[in-house]
Amino acid sequence: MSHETPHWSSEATPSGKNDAHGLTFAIIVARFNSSITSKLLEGARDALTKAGAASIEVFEVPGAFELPLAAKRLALGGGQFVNRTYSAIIALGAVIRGETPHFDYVAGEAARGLQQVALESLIPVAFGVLTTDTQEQAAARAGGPHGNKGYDAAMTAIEMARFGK
Ligand code: INI
Repeated sequence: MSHETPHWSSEATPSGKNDAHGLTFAIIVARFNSSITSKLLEGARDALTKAGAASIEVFEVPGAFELPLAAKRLALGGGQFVNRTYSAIIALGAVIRGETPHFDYVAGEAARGLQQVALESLIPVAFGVLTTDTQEQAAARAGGPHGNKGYDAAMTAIEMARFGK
């Protein structure tokens, strides 16, 4: 018998931490590398739906670099988002190194900016942004042999939405 614990089993997360009933979520997904990010979105939706999320709203941005600003607008809740509150935000993207030095700027700023939004707004922002050297490595983490980082990010969002509440 295997003693391996599935990553998101009730054994791995204390009871209740993976229950999304009564919680509301915004998912922001980057269109850049959309063959990958669409899979991350499927994974995130799947996790939230199975966990019983009260609502899931999906927003698109051009690339991972734009994720922090979108997250900040959603977290602040003004303008078009007035009267909307989210228990947590899930940011999804795929930054693939390839040949471009752009990678470090885009990946670094996405990570830094998303953490900044979370710390300033106190709304959890899950980092579902793949940062890989190749397309194959990204695909392996977007519903391939290495799981689905979108699913994992959604489960983290649920746990952090409940943290300390
Ligand atoms: N955006 C990504 O989401 N992934 C990438 O791999 C990427 N690369 O490699 O350049 C990328 N660039 C676009 C960036 O996110 C912005 O949309 C663009 O710079 C305009 O602000």
